[in-house]
Amino acid sequence: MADVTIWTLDWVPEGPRGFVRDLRLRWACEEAGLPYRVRTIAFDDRATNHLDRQPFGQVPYLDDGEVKLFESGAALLHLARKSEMLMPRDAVGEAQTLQWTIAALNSIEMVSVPWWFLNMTKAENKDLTGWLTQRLAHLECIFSEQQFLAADRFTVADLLMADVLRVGALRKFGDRPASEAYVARITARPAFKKAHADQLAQFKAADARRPSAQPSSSAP
Ligand SMILES: N[C@@H](CCC(=O)N[C@@H](CS)C(=O)NCC(=O)O)C(=O)O
Repeated sequence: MADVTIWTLDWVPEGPRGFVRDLRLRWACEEAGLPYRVRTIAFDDRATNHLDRQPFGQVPYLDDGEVKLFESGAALLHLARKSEMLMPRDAVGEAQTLQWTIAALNSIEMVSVPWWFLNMTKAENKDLTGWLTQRLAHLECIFSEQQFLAADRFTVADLLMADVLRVGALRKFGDRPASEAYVARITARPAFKKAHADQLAQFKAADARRPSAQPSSSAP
């Protein structure tokens, strides 16, 4: 009996067939020779029928005993822990694998998916506001119920999420008191304050070494 269960939708239109991200997890299990089974939830009610398992109403998500994960990247890294086929066991090989996994998601997919969305909806003149507003609404539900994202304690997940939300101009997308309180709480940590102050001091000191002050702005 397979321990790993991959959850996906019971049906999708023609367009996304072959691209639904459960494929990433099926593929990893196949590569690693890990037994798995696939179970489904209803496409028609997907926005609400599994929010307890995937807080953004999406797929895939995975069960492996007591481990329950959403985000295909997190699920892949979990599967990679089970098989050297997917991730080398030496420190350098493992670090490089982590690095390129995050790069695929956060440097390439971060740009390619919004590009795809804007391209697909060009005729409807859509922008990303609705999408971001919806994501922030899902997060607001989570922060209304919990102080931290994982394990009932501060983790690197809070560090990253708070920093992403801090840069993302939360306020421009409506009133989100729980999310704002979360960001304020996480960034009130002395370690954040020190890191922030040190960065400001470093760049301030560098001002003096530059031939002339050249204010510029660029994406983080
Ligand atoms: N970052 C998520 C993205 C998940 C995602 O975009 N899932 C799509 C299928 S590939 C989905 O559930 N779409 C249905 C919807 O958003 O309503 C992951 O990698 O797991």
